[in-house]
Amino acid sequence: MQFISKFLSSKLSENPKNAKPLLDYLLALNHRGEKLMINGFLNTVSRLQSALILAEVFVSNLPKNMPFEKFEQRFQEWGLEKGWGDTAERVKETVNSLSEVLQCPDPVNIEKFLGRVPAIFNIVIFSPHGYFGQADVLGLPDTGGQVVYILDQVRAFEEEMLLRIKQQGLTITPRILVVTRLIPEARGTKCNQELEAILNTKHSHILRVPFRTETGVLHQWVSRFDIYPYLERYARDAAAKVLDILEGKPDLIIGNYTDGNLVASLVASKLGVTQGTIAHALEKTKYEDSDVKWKELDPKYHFSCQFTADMISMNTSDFIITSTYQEIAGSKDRPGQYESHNAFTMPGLCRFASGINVFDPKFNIASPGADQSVYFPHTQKHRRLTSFHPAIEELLYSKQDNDEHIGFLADKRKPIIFSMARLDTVKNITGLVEWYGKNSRLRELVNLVVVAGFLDPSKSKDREEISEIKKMHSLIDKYQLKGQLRWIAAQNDRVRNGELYRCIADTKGAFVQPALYEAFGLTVIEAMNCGLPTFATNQGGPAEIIVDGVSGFHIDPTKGDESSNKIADFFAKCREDSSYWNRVSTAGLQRINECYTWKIYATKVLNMGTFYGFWRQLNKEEKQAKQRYVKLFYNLQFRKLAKTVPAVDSTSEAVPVSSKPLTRPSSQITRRQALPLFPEIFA
Ligand code: UDP
Ligand code: LCN
Repeated sequence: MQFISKFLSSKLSENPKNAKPLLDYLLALNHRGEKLMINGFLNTVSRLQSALILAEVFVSNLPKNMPFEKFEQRFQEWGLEKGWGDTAERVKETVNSLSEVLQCPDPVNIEKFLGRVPAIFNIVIFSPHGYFGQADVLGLPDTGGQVVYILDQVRAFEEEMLLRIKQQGLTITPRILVVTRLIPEARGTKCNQELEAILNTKHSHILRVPFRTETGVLHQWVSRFDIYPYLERYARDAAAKVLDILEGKPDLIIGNYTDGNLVASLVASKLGVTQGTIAHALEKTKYEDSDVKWKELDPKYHFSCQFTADMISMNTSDFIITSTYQEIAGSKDRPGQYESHNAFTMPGLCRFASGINVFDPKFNIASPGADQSVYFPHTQKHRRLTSFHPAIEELLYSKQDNDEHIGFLADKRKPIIFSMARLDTVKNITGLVEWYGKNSRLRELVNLVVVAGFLDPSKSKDREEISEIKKMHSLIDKYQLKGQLRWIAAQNDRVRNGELYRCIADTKGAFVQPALYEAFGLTVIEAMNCGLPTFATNQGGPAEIIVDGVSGFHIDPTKGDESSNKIADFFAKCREDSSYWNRVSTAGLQRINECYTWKIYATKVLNMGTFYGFWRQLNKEEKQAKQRYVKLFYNLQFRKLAKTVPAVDSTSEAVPVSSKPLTRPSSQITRRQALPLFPEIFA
């Protein structure tokens, strides 16, 4: 965004006529046909400038807190509409920043002005895979941080949108729809419900749209790796639903992960809406040589589809939101996730010579936060959720194995090292268990508690999870870990999990995130928010979240002995110097409050929506040319690849569409007659 502000500022300085696209952008602003900021009377830059001068002088003489409605009529006489501010003071600031932009442009005023343009009222967020829900879903396959991120993001967006709408003197109701997949076989979750209001929001909903095949609605969960054949039809069905519910187009479409981003590309391109992309975790860097070995890996992961889809959405998207800098451009030792898409080859399939330019101004960092009403420091005694303590005590210390936990902690006085993640290979929970098993010094100093997956392989349908479950059992036997290790099945009550982190902090323990690669790592910031000293992988986002040796520690997942010794050294030092633990805990919290909060995130991303909404108008021709190429690529390459992914066995599971009506939509949502489906998307 800084690049764009500087670029615009230099263009406007070169020639005032270059302000015409900005004028056109402002002229087109409206909400459901009602003009905002300026109307057609101000159809030249000089007319606009004159109106701004008159308006600025006029509002300067008004009491600062006079409401806009009191002088709205006067503004309209000059061609100025609602949207400048709610009070005379705010109106003056906005008028002044546009005046400055037109008279003596500078990047600061451009940023300030664009940040105030009322352009985003309806947002659609696509996240099809996994079990997207608000309860009982975390830890299920393909269901982790992305769900947490999106739900927190929606709350932060809504709060910020309501604030901005009010401050701009408008009375518009913002709407946010998270569009995911409806899974009839919902395993006790609400994933079979079409519409669900999002908790702690007023105007945001989850909309679930099923996958359909020739034979009907697909019933069962589909792995995120096998999802490609369903996406085009899904995009069409979802777009029709969205238009129906919002009674028009959204102002911004944000995609998540490969599948959500591809669907977002299809829908945004069809509707002509600004598109934002969030990767969460590009798979390419998670598996060594995943591009060169695509043929070998395709039967399991379908990377040929995935990398092709990623290339499409990265290139169609107007802006890309990343959680860290290293996600874009990597570090000294490791290429960034996006950087690894710049040039690569899938032998026998295709070679990308300029896949994505990581210096493209579409890249921006907006790091997520953790919900601070759930993840707060263990020292805030008055906020502690003591009602959970008996259940947590049972979870951690009861002696008997049951369906929820295996292993026990014989010595309750020891600090606990704790980890929690989906039981994917990349999360390396089994790696941590092995490091612990092998390191007798660490075993003497601390107990180990891990929360991950199912305990019984027959309960899982996920290939990787099944093999990790079996490995966990064999490690527990091999290293005789019972008495020092507790393995707890996935825990999906995040409020209780917040208290669990704090209870671990009460033992003066630590959080360990040992992933072979972690794109960002929400558990890392959750633990740090609770004041838990954190050891996290140096492969990926955590390396940037934590300043090694200050706000936590980096560990190298490929060097188990070194990592387990680093953890042991910390606890040995804590035994000698009791203030050391507190120092690391406090520094972790400080780091969070400076860099990782949802408020900072929402401000940045909503600004991106406006900035890039304007930027795409400015670069219309370049964008259209690229779009044409990408469409070609989609039609000739992606569609062909998607056909190679075997459909899940739908013969017994698919239900003919007409025979199984979906659950009724919530009455809070106003609806109108369904629009006709698009005949074709991207074709
Ligand atoms: N989580 C949970 N219970 C579990 C496993 C994970 O509540 O059994 C939550 C965890 O607290 C975090 C998210 O799921 O909010 C995982 O996010 P992260 O970014 O660490 O990893 P991801 O699963 O997205 O790869
Ligand atoms: C997916 C991941 O794998 C994590 O690294 C991220 O923290 C999460 O999404 C949220 O972006």
